[in-house]
Amino acid sequence: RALELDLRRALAEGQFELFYQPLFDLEADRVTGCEALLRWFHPERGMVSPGEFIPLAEEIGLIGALGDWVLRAACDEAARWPEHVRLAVNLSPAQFRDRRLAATVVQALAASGLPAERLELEITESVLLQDSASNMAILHDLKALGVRISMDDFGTGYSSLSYLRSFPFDKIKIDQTFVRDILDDADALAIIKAVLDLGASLGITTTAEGVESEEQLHELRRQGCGEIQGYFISRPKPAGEIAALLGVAA
Ligand code: G
Ligand code: G
Ligand code: MN
Ligand code: NA
Repeated sequence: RALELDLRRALAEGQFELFYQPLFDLEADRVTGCEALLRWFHPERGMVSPGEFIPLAEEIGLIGALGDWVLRAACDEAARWPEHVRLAVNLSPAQFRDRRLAATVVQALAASGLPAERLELEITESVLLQDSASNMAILHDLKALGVRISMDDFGTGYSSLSYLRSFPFDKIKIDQTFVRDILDDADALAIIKAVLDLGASLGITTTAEGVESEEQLHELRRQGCGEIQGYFISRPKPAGEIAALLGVAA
């Protein structure tokens, strides 16, 4: 449990940093958003992956404080970006246990001056799976603020389709496992096509995650995909490098 003790101290010690990964609009042919991705620089272990410490933060009741910090820090940073660039922030199901989530978002927006329309909150279907009535109410509160709600990792869960009916999402993010196989697995391609059709029918944006090659990009463009994200465009990078990429004066 050494990691747990370290995690309890990490926020006060300033060991967290947000990296940002561009979202590239294929029609506009430019970056129109960036997703904040949390990094923990542990003094001895080096970088610890969020896949490791976020579940731990949830377990030990730290996700509330950590999630608040992420929202505030990310909104402050994004307020410096050009107006056409949105900010995407991941929310974990545990953050929905706090009824004040919408109030926290309001505060982060107000303190930073970032307009609500420029904030996208990414959730996975587990948010709708657990305590769905109360979580659904919070989601509607968030949406009423004017922020956009994206369904992350689409296609990996149990009933992603039914959740699309139960809440008016603004964006679907196709999980990277489908994109990875798009060139050599006819089924992966068929599923991506179907999800792009679905997004178009619902009138919402569909983003392909995990695009790593030009060939994948070309296939996605051919299929009419609107937005991509992945190492081919850019790896997640520190705030300063992203600001430079967006042409923000230092
Ligand atoms: O960036 P990376 O691939 O290492 O992220 C691993 C996982 O951690 C992803 O599922 C991502 O959504 C999640 N994650 C990254 N940053 C945050 C964050 O700030 N909050 C939450 N809740 N999850 C995050
Ligand atoms: O769960 P979520 O989609 O929020 O997590 C995004 C994760 O995917 C992050 O950990 C990020 O570092 C990772 N990622 C982003 N682009 C790529 C990519 O092109 N390839 C791979 N393998 N991972 C990626
Ligand atoms: Mn995400
Ligand atoms: Na995802």
